[in-house]
Amino acid sequence: MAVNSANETKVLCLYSGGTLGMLATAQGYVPEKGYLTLFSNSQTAATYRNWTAQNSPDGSRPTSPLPNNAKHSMVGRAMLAKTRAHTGQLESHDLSAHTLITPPIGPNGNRIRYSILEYDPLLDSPDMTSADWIRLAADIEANYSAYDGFVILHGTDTMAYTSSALSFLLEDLGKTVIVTGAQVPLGQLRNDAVENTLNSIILAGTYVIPEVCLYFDRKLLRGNRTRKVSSSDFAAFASPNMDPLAEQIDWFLVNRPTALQAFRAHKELDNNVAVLQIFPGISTATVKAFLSPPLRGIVLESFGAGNIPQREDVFEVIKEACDRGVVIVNITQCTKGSVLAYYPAMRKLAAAGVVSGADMTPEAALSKLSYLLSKEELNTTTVRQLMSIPIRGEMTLPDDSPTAVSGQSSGLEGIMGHLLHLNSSPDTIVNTSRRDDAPQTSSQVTGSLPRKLDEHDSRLAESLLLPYTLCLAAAKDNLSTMMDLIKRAKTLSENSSGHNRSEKVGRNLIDDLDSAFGKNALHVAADCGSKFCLEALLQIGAFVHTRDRAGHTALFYAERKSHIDCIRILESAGAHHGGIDDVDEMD
Ligand code: ASN
Repeated sequence: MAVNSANETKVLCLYSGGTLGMLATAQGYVPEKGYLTLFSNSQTAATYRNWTAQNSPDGSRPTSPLPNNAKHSMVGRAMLAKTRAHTGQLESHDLSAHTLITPPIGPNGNRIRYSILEYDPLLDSPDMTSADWIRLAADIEANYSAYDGFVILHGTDTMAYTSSALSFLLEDLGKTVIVTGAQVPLGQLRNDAVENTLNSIILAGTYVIPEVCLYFDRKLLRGNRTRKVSSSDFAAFASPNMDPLAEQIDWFLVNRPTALQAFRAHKELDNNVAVLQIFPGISTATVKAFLSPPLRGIVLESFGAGNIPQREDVFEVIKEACDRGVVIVNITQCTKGSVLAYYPAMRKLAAAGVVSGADMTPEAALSKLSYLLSKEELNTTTVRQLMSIPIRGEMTLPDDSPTAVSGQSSGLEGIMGHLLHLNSSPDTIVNTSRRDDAPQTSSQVTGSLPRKLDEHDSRLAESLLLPYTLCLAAAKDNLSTMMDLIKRAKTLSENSSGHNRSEKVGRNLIDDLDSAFGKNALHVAADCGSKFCLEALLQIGAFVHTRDRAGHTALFYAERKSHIDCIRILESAGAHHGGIDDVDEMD
């Protein structure tokens, strides 16, 4: 397997087709083998030349050459999987001879080494089927341990379906997967292919965002929340019921895996599903035909907040299908909004056995249904239950309100507050300073009264200290203090407006790499053998694959010190070897 250097991450691009790499011919745009990969070489080289010109005084090349090897990869899927003897994990075919590398990029100045795996045949995306989604999932699984992130280059027409399906097929995903494409091929002068592709590679190689995302027109969206909303604009995708995950990354919205489960790809889908769009005057015969065997799952696209015509004949066929075990999920035809139990018809649907799909997109509802129905271990009741709750952040329940976190002082906050005079009332300060026998404070010596920090200052002080104290608590395996600190950070960020320091700390506390020599709390816990804190951090969504500034994951530190319990916990959450960890192990 190819190895990373400390400031290098690896991204695999799975190129399935789409306009992105198509060629303009007399018959219109057609997929062209090898065209995209040829182009990406020259584009990366151009980026590199610009970077070189800006960063080297004499414009000369830095020592490390780019592209590493300008050949593009045409490796077939069958060649990818081979067993890795010492871990039993799958390992990819070695694509290192076919990689390209970016200049140093992003907040950490990482370089991203990426390989493009071109599918054969390349598909116009309307030709894709559920078998192609499973193929993508299987390829990600086969290459999972060898790469830090994945980019899927795909046609836009069915991109929302693929993103939705993959979000379900990739179970307990711990790494970034980004689906992207273009409205205009990269061979055209004014295109969106170059920007979408390079930005997706940069995002996937820079951040751990353990979700299937869709990147388009400078926005990173949760894949299973997207819809194609324009056939020609560069802004082709929207996420009507959820904010983007990133223009600036919103770590509150990013999914955090909390089960101690390793990643795996589910490789089956039930194709006996369909979407039934209700329209005024729809005939009972049409509804009945739709609900007939072999169909097992129906996404019912209703009007407005979930309404359908109040007709007994229609309710009867729907009830009869539910009684037979057909799973019917009600979603709205509206682009925005949710199914809500406002009207009598919706209560009747619920009584018949129809479940509410809240604000799910048709693409997400259909692929979720297809995924759940393919799981033999789930009975109809469970499938219905799971269809009505979020399992991958694909829906928001109407009464979903953020859990209130108590703003009460923790023990440690109390200590910090005492140290910083955060909790003293003005009276106390004045009285203390007047007492003749009171020891003098430094401010009395310098002649000024100790001042009660205002709310802004106290928040700032706390947010500066929180990441350090969190790492300290993790090092000592002091679980209750650690959890108190995390609670406190949440409160701080909820009470602050705008992108200020307190809010950032609240959002990023457990990911913070700036406090403990480039390590976050998970690395520290692993290094110190703090098994209780380690497990708790994973259960509240710490990312198991995050590398510290030296390029190591938490598993590396647990193994280096032979903390067996920590190794077990990390491995159960999907941690694996790879990259710089392997290099240092050999030292
Ligand atoms: N027909 C193309 C596809 O979906 C559209 C595109 O990629 N812009 O493959």
